[in-house]
Amino acid sequence: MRSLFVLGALLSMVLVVNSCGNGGSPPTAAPATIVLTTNPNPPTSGNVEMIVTVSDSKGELLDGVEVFVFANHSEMTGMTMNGKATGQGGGRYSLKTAFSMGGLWKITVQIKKPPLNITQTFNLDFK
Ligand SMILES: [Cu+2]
Repeated sequence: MRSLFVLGALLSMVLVVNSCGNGGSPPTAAPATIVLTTNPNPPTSGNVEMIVTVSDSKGELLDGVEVFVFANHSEMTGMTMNGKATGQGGGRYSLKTAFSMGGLWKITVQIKKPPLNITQTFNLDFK
């Protein structure tokens, strides 16, 4: 069941990324893959768990990574949220936080595990 959920989340993230219009990433293998999902999904204003899954270029789930989440309310200036996600094992990291407003948020996830230091941005529509 869980792998089905992750696959579904992957597909929905691909849709979100594509809808932003700049899908021109180079065809080289990424050194790591960052998947962001939320609970609830789709997210709502209020309490939200941000769930980040990290895997390496071979698809192996990566533990022991520092995972930072930065959020910026796209429709306003100066409304931000950030925090560090906690490792759950299995390449999964969780940050329980609260969003005071719905709407479009730009979520930037940074992962650090030397020599990896990768930042990826997701645009999420909070219902
Ligand atoms: Cu706001």
